[in-house]
Amino acid sequence: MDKKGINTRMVHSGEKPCPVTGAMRMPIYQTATFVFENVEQGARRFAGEEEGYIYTRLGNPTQNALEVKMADLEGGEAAIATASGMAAVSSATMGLLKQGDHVVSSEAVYGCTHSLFKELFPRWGLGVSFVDTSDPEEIAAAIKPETRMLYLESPANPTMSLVDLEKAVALAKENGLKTVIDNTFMTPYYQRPLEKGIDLVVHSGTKYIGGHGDAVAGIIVGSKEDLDIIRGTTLKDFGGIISPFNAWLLLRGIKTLGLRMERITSNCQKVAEFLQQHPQVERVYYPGLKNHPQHELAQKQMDGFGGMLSFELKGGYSAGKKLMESLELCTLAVSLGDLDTLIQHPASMTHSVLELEDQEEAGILPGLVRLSVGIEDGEDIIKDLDDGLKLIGQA
Ligand code: LCS
Repeated sequence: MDKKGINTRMVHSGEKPCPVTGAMRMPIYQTATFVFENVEQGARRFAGEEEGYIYTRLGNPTQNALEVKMADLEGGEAAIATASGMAAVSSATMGLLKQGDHVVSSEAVYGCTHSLFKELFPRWGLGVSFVDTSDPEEIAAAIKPETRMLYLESPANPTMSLVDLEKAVALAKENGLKTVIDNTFMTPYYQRPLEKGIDLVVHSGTKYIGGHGDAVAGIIVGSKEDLDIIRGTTLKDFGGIISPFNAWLLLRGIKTLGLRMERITSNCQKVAEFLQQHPQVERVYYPGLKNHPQHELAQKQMDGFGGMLSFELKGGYSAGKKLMESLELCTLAVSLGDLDTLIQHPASMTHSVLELEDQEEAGILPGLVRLSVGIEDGEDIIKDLDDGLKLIGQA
């Protein structure tokens, strides 16, 4: 059969009517374990000689449906659905690395990814260098003989800087590095890094994939060979698997992913343009703006600019604090990719685990405010921000 368009596959892939009841929707197989017909069958399943479920930490039909859907959307051979985005990041990286290995990572990455690499990796003899991965020369300069992995976030949380994926892949191939990218901000709707030669994609499924702010989850997509290693090591033994119920929530969320991304992106473009011309605003970071230093790269490697932006106010941190506390529609909360517009302060919230010098190095300045634009009416989001900005400077 021809490969269908991404909107069709978001609705249909991975799901078939139940052969027993005809139920159109994937059931939530809310079970911890699966019954064997006899001892030999149990032994065959454990030995991998017979297909079939054993125990939900090792696989479950609702998880499996989500994994098939995500593998299809990202264009990978296989996927693993995990309990959180951090379970995806830690299982994927640690499952493929061993003591003595070194990782080159984007310096602007989600705060807990940064602390996993900086604080925990050394405990297991893993080294890391954080560099500005928007500059391929910095990547090249950081590669050592023991480097095994290049870890990227593009666009990065919260600075919205991009990595040139083609150049990064070429460098990684020359040096025999495994490439991993966090595709949370773009989703497969707007960016499919595996098509560009990246080895593994990770996601916080908590964000756009789930899309409704009601489930914490993660996804890893890549080759069957890499994913079998991860499934047989870190996933099995650290145990960060998704629950059947959360897998089902993500399956439902993905059906509307394209609709949500289109609306969120159109809102975000308007909000970015509004903020950019506002006299109180110093600078807006959004790849959809023509003055974003990587606007052309964004057009080349992404199918849309997404719903995340950050900005600095002329009044710095105190102005940002006043704005965040005065908004009525935009909600003061971390997380992102929800239906609702969320606003937060990276330096004291999502990226507070970074030391001050690491924050500065990554461009996470005290005055930076991050906005995750939702599906509300764009004019209402802008009016809320406009009202809040008017209050700055007033006693
Ligand atoms: N990757 C990215 C790019 C993220 O933004 C996050 C969470 C994670 C991975 C981890 O995913 P989780 O374990 O939370 O599902 N980012 C958050 C944020 O910016 N605000 O709150 C959480």
